[in-house]
Amino acid sequence: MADREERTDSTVKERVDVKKQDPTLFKVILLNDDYTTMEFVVHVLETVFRKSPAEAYRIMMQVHRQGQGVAGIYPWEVADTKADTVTNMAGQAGYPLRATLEEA
Ligand code: TYC
Repeated sequence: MADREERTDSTVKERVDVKKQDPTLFKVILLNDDYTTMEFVVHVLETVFRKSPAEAYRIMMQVHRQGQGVAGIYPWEVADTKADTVTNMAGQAGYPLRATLEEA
């Protein structure tokens, strides 16, 4: 009974195992390229990063004009999965769109 420790006064101390949270956050950075359509990037921002249509368009244009932009900020595990999802969705659609991670 790993979570219970018997004590001499016969009370029982209970511990709930809480998964340790990694507080380090990572930015998912979308990179510009010449081939991915604006429409596809907006679609990715709406579906993978849960942005509103207006916000998705704003971020897409920022990436288009500045070369890169922040799609979202998440704990590492979530950020890494979303970056993978972007690469996979783009590959399926025949686009070279890529996302990278940067410590926030
Ligand atoms: N530059 C692309 C075009 O002109 C659009 C684009 C925007 C591509 C953002 C990638 O992350 C990106 N069709």
